[in-house]
Amino acid sequence: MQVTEAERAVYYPQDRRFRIWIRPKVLLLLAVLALVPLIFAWLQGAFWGLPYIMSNSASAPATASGPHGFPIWIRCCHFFNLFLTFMLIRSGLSILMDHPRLYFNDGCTPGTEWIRFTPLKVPTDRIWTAKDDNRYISPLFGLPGYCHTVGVARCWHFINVYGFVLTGVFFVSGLLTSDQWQRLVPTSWAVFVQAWNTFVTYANFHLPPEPDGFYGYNALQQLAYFATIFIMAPVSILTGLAMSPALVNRFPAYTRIFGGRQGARSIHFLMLIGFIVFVVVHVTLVALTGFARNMNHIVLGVDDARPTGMVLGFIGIALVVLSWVAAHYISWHFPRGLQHAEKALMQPVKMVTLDRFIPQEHYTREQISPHFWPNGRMPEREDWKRLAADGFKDYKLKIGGLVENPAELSLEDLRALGEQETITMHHCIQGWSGIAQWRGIPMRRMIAHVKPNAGAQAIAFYSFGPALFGGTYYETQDLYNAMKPECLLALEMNGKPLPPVYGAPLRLRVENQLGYKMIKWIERIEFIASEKLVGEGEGGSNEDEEYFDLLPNI
Ligand SMILES: Nc1nc2c(c(=O)[nH]1)N[C@H]1C(S)=C(S)[C@@H](COP(=O)(O)O)O[C@H]1N2
Ligand SMILES: [Mo]
Repeated sequence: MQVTEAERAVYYPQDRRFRIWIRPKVLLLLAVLALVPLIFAWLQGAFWGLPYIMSNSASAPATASGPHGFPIWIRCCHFFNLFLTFMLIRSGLSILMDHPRLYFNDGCTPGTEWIRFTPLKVPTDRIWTAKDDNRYISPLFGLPGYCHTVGVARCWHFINVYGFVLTGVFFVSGLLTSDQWQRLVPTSWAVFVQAWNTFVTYANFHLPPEPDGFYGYNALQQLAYFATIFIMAPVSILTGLAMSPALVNRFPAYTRIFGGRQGARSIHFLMLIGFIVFVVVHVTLVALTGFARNMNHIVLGVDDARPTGMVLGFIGIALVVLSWVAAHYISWHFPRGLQHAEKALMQPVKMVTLDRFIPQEHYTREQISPHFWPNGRMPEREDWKRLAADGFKDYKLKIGGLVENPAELSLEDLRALGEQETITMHHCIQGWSGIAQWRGIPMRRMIAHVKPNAGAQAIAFYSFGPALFGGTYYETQDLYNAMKPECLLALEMNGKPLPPVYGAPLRLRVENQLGYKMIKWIERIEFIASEKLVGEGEGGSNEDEEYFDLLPNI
C-alpha cells in the first residue's frame, strides 16, 4: 500500500518500546492465586505422596460407556475454532494497543490503571490525547499490527466474531442433541476431587494415568474444557457486548454486572489471556500424552497411532498461520474491501438491534469522571483562534444544504431554541470511557428550525479542526439518530462552557455511538441526500481514513 508521510508517522512511530507494568498489588494477588494451589500440591506430594486417581471408564476402551470418538462435526468445529480464536486474539491485541491501559473505573483516570502496555506515564504538564497514547504492536502478534490500526483490527474482530458465535451455537447444539455432552459436562461433584488429584500429580511433575481421550477425559481436562466452552467463551461475548455505547447508555445496569465498561473491558482481556493459557497448556499436553494418537482422534476421528493425523494436523496449522499472512496482506492492500465486508455483515444486524436503543441518562453528578481523556487534533485555523480569543461572541453556526430554512445562528440564537441536559458515558473506539454532563440544543429542535427537505437523509458536520492525516475533520449522522432525544449540539460540559480542548464552541453528542462520531469544534452543518456524497463517501473522516464503522453502536 502507498502510505503518505502523515500516515507513516502514525503507523510506524519511532518509539516502539513494549513494556508491561502491573500494579504491585495486582501482581501480588496474581502470584498468590497461582502459588497457593501449587504450594498445597507440593506439600501434599511431599508428605502423602501422589494421590490415587480413580480410573474412569475411558481408561478401558473395550468397556467404555458414553460417546466414542469425534464425529466429523466436532472435528470441523475444532478446526474452525482454532482459526477463529487466533483471529480474535490477534485482532484483539491490536485493538488493546490503541488504548494500552486497563482499569476497573469508568473514568479511566490516568494512574488508576491496573495494567498498562506502555512505558509512558500520562504527562500532566500538557494535553495528552488518547491518540498520543496508542502504542505500536508488531504484526507478528497483532492483526493488522503497527500503530493506531484499530479500525482495521475491529473489522477482523467483528467478521470473525460472527464465525465464533455461529460455531459455538452449532457446536453446543450438536453436543446437546448427541451423547457428546457427556465428555464435557461433569455430572458428579467427585470430579473436583479427581481434578485436584490430577492437578497435584501434574504439579509434582508427573503425568497422571491417561484415559484414552477417544472415549473420555481425565477430570481436570474435563473441567478445563468445560470452563473454556461454557464459561470463557460466553463471558467473552457478554463482556464484548458490555462495551457497546448503545447498550450501556440504554441499559447501564447490564454493564454494572461486570463492574462498568472498563470492568467489562478488563474481563474481556482476562478471557483473552485465558484462551492463550488454555491453548498453550492444551497443545503441550496433547503433545506429551501420545501426540500421533491424539492427532488422529481430532483430525481423522480414528483411534490409532498412524502418523496421518499428525501430518494433516500440521497442514491445518500451516493453513491457519497462512491465514494470518493473508489477513495482513488484505489489511494493507484491500482495507476498503475489508471495511465494506464488515459493514455488510454488521450494519443490518445493528440496525434492527443496538441502533434501535434510545439512550437514557442514568448517571448522577457524583459519577462524573474526574478526568476525561481528550482526543483529536485541536483547530490550528486563525479564524477559530480569533473567535476563541473573545469567547466565540462572533461565532455563527452555518446550517445549509437541503433545507427550507438555511440559517446562521449565534450561540445566543442556538440557546433560544431550547436547551437540555444529560449525564452520559462517552465510549471511545480506542477503549477508554468517561462520564460527563452535557448541556446543549437537541438536534431535533435544530432540525425543526431549519426544516430539511424530503430528500435530506443525512447531516454532515464540518469542524474547524484537522483530521488525523490533515484536511478538514468531518462526520455525518443519519436523520434517524439525529432525531433521538439525547442527540445534542452541546455548548456546555460539566456546567461550564465547552473548554477549547473538548470542542468549543460547539460539539455533537450522540450517546448510542462511539466517540469519533461526536465531532468537536463544529464550523458548519449541511443537510445532504446521502453520506456517500461527501469526502470519500464512507461517512466521515474516520470512516474514510481509518476504516471505522459508519454506524458505531459497538
Ligand atoms: N473535530 C474533531 N472532533 C472529534 C475528534 C477529532 O479528532 N476532531 N475526535 C473524536 C474522538 S475519536 C473522540 S473519542 C471524541 C473525544 O472527545 P473528548 O475530547 O471530549 O474526549 O471526539 C471526537 N470528535
Ligand atoms: Mo475516539
